[in-house]
Amino acid sequence: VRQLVLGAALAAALCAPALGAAPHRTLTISVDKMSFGPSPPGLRVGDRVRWINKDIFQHSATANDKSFDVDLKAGGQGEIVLKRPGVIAYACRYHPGMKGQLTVAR
Ligand SMILES: [Cu+2]
Repeated sequence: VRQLVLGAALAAALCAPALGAAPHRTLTISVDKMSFGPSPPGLRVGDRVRWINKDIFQHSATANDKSFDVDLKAGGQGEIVLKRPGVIAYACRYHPGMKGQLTVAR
């Protein structure tokens, strides 16, 4: 247990952001019953967004501007790192009626 704790502390230290910078986080969006959950509040450039597909169908999270395209297998997940601020609309490649958006602050 002690080694695990030390390992976690080391990992945290290695991942620590530069002094003064806000730490980057991973925020999740559920994909359930053929729809994307809302944009998690407070997204910032550098954060990770992870989609968790709870459906028994394959989906994708595909940006309208093609800046990302993530396959989400049934019961699987996928993630991106946010590269730019703004409102980024996305949809599922397999079910074009499935639409979502990310609101990303600088
Ligand atoms: Cu889909």
